[in-house]
Amino acid sequence: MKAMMLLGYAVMSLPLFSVQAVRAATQSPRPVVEPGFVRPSMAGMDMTAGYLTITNSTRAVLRLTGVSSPVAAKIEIHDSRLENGIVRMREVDSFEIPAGDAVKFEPKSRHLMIMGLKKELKVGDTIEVDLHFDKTVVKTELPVKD
Ligand SMILES: [Cu+2]
Repeated sequence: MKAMMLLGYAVMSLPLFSVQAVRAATQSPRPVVEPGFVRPSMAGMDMTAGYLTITNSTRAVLRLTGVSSPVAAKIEIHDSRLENGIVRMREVDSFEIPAGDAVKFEPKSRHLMIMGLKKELKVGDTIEVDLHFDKTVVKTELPVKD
């Protein structure tokens, strides 16, 4: 009888813990940026692509309004689509991430188009990238990988 009551208590208290965990996660005031990588620059080319993951653990829609880096003249947010067998890229002005959602920038999909590189990027280098959101800027570092 005593064992049954203890078991009942343990089961009852579990939901409380998980509610608290969810609350802590949704109250995180800043977007979380998980670094991916950038491709090395090709010989004679001053552009490359970058990849990362942005998690919106806030309770509001998060808007990525721009991306910049000290090593590039310009970074655009690009979407890639397969149209009639050809991969086409198009620029996206700003990018909305719903509350609680995550967005992945990855090869053959959404990417950062890094243009006007001020130096050659080689495997092993790291570049600083600043992500500009509506109310905050998140700095991240992306390693250069093949
Ligand atoms: Cu592109």
